[in-house]
Amino acid sequence: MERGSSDKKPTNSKDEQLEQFRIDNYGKKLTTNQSVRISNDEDSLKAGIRGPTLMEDFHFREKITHFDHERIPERVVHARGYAAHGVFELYKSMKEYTTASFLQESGTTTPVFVRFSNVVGSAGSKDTARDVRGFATKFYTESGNYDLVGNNIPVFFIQDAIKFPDLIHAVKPEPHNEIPQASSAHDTFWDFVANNQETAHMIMWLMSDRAIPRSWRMMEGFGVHTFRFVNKERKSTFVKFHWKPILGVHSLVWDEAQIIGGKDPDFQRRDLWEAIERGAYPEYELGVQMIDESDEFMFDFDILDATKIWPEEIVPVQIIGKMTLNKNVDNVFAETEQVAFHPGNIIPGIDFTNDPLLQGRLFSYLDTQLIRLGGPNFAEIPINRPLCPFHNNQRNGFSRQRIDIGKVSYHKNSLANNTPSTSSLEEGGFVHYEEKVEGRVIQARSESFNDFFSQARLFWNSMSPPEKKHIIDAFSFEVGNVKSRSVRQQVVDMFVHVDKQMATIIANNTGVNRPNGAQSNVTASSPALSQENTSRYPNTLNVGVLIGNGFNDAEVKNVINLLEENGVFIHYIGEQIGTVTGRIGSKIKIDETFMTTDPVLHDAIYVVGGSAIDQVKFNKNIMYYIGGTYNHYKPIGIATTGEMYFDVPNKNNIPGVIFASYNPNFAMDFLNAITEQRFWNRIV
Ligand code: HDD
Repeated sequence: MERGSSDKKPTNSKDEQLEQFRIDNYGKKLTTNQSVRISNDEDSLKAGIRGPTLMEDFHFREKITHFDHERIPERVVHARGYAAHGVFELYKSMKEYTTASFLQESGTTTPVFVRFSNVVGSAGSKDTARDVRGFATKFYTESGNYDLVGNNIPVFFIQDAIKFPDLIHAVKPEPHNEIPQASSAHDTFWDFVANNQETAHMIMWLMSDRAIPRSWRMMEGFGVHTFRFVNKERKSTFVKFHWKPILGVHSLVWDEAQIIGGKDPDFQRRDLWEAIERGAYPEYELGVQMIDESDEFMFDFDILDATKIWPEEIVPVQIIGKMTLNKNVDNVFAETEQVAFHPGNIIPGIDFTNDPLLQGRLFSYLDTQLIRLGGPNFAEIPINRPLCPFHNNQRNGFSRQRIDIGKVSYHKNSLANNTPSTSSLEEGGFVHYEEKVEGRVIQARSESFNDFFSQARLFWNSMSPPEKKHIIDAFSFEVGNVKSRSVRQQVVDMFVHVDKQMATIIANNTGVNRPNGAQSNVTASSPALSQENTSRYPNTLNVGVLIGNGFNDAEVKNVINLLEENGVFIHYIGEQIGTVTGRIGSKIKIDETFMTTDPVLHDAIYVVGGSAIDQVKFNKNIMYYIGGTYNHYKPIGIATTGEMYFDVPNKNNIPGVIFASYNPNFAMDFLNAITEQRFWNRIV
């Protein structure tokens, strides 16, 4: 029996608000939108059984007309996305720095809605493209909606919003042939990069493993810009926001990401959906970096420049709360597609800075919602409604839902006692921060924005050897796909300023001259930038168990019990959907066959083996799974019954391949290998 969620208890105040809009069609009579019951939904009304359809068939016309208008424009960027509901809980009061209502008392909880996205691809593209991931959070606070519209990379391509259309035109499929989809590996993007060298730092991140996250649950989020906290005394502190995933930061391997794109284009949305459905709720801690206003000019970067980080070793991240995503949406269109984020949605206690990228964004988001959501009333769409009621003199427009009563819709007035009335600062009114500004009206960029390569090199210096190799491979792939030799040469000549050896290898791999320029002389590194130093847990990693009949019941049970106790997700993979039977009769339900899944879709495999109807094919499949898992550096556990599939000398010296025979600690050793996740020192 399939039912909507309206019979479930609301999880928080936003959920309660949404509840009044949820419709459960289960068990109801089919009607038109005018609520007229329908007697036939199979045949249109015709003049004669084989005759033409009649205009007067109002049900047909209404049904088809509605269908014809089902689509709305996809987002011009971040079109492919997926969202979930959750809650943010404050650990630590930030009263000293801000009056933001949700940051006052520790323990305060605030409902949130988070949409993850890919920037470049269309709504129907694949999840695992090499791309920046959007990480947009709407906090439904007591003093209005606050949107933190960030990415999983802490810097951006450009410094001024006026260049955003150029960047996006360059990275989207080329206009003459609409190729390639969801990929930056083409001429126009790299031409833009080489001719707009402020992109250098961001490109290093984009070529790194950060751009192919294993899961949205395992990536960081960043507000990117410098914002302000403003406290009760109207003192402002510069702040940058960070989301830190509890599970650590983990990535796919590029070859794996490409295969997943075909095997399961929905890989990351499925991962999020399933984790939430299984109760393994994704969690992220909120961190803030703060700089006192008086220290604005203390750094060798401009804090208003969105192509720069504040290295965590210089400005530490303070953890102040935790967000838990605990509910999937009921309807992707109504919630995920219609949600309207806007960096301009701020609340008292938070304010903007003069970052020219942020300033331009403040225009773009409201503007884009007008075309995407068909007019100015999108704040009335349930997912966008604030929790507190809103009152003002705005009226009319397409699809107005509310019915504002009374004849007064202007300010100031006497007929309604001058209401709705404004609020003073003390009453919670938003008062813009009174920053002192002076200068000439000028179209130019501050010289303090001119250092494009120091932090790009800082990033490079901070990478472990495998991470550096991945970056070189990514450049070689991306630039190797550029047809123009001149553009390839320009890119190599640009990235020599990051690292000469790196640029030389890329030059060799992409058939251009070795670069002559000099690399930046930065020697510092920032350990916080390397994924090598992240946390590792086995929770929610998924292990494919390759199994046939005749397995060793006790051995398998012991291993699976330990893995499950540690939060590992188990998928049994066999010859056919059904059950397999162990030597002493235990039954195991097969979830997937070798045909329906693939080694790229699992974090590790446990090779149990056994007998099958078509033994030759079964064995061949197991060898394919071992090969795929091995080549992507992932852990492999070999049961005593699986030894024949991995018959090599020096068994104990193969990184991440654990054998059960003569090993009483096999289950624990395998669990540790799963936790480790990748074995980069493997020879593949
Ligand atoms: Fe943007 C969407 C993040 C710069 C213009 N942006 C969008 C989304 C995210 C970001 C996460 C998707 C929100 C959702 O899930 O609905 N954008 C960023 C970040 C940026 C950034 C972190 C730099 C720090 N964006 C940026 C600039 C401009 C835009 C400079 C324009 C001048 N972004 C848009 C947009 C979008 C958008 C066109 C498309 C759909 C939407 O807004 O609602 O207005």
